[in-house]
Amino acid sequence: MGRITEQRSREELRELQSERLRTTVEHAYENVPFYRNRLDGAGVSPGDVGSIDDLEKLPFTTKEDFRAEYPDGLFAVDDDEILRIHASSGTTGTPKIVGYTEGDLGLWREVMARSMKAAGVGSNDTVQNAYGYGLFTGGLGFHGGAEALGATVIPTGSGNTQRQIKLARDLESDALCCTPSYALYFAETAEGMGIDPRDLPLSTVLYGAEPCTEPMREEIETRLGATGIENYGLSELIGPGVAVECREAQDGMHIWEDHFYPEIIDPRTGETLPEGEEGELVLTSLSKEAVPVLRYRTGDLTTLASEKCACGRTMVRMDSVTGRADDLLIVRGVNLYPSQIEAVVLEFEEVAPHYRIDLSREDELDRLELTLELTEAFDGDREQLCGEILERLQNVLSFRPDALELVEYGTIERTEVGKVKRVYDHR
Ligand code: DLL
Repeated sequence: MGRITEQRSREELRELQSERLRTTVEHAYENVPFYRNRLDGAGVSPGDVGSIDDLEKLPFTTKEDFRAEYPDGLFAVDDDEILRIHASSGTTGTPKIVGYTEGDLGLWREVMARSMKAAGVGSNDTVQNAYGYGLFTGGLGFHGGAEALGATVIPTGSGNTQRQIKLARDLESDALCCTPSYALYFAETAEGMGIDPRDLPLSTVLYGAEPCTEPMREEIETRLGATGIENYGLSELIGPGVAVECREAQDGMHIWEDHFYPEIIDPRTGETLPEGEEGELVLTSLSKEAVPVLRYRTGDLTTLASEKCACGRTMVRMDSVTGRADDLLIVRGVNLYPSQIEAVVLEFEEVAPHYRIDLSREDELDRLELTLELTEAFDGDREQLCGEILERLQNVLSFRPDALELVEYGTIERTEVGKVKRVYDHR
């Protein structure tokens, strides 16, 4: 069944999407006053939405809408149908609350099991789940998927890393689920315990929830001697399980578009962009009951590609997220994303994958300070390396930080629990 679902022809898929969109729009309009007002305001009635081609008629939904409707203004079912609550991990302001019906939990397990299978995890595998359990969707999302797949789950949750390493060794975990920054922290901690992480039985790391550039993935794969598979998702849509890379190609994340319909828009104008252009990802849920979402602006920047993948799956692929529209650093008129800086500096093998960016303002001028960590083995000329990195940043990004500091390995604070923070804006 899995293969058939994932290899549907594009036409067949579109028909299914259209049918599900009609149901979703009706459901949202009938049961959520917020959507009814929005659609009425835009002069659109559910009857005007016949197929996916009509999606553009619908207004966007934003993070601000979720916050304004806090806690459950976007819920479309009665309280007694809600089996579970989760919330976004947003660091600022009001959390975005989401609910799940029994059907939603089933859907979530299905897309997560599908994701883990695409990552190469099988029913005989042992999955160590180091995503945080709780309101964050990472822990319970991967947990449900691994169980639905028939794998063995070790629900370690985040933190307590030395114990995690012992468990991975003694219980012979095949897969580790965690953020990319935690995967590196895991490797580092093992090394500190005198255990070579490559000797652990792990063969897959299912990373996600944070941006991760290609050099960072390579670092995870080499340090842990495992294949890194990227996962993408967000609480507002369901949690993890929206998109995943396939192990066969590792070339973009397949969006499970029979349940989540993607569009790419220009974040400034809201206009739909042609396929292949980078813009903001907008997602519409096609099968959700408790919190249907219409044209949700994720804030995440990416590109879509719909040509058939080497793995045989027909579902569209999204690139790794370059950044969030609100992560954009505007420094003295230059626009850049932290991930662009990361991709350039991690090309230097003398640099460890830990860095921080500090923004401040001096005499009305923006100032960007970049702190990079050296690898443990580094014993070269720091000044020369500094010069080389600055020159490379200038050449690739036309940007030179105001200060570049190279610090000893282990100096930059590690994140053991939750999402990593690398940018500190003091302005
Ligand atoms: O982070 C869900 C998740 C858990 C995804 C575990 C993958 C693995 P939220 O806490 O609601 O949900 O945060 C969602 O995290 O809008 C992105 O900005 C970011 N994000 C998630 N996956 C990736 C990724 C979970 N692979 C927000 N690359 C999203 C970059 C990601 N950013």
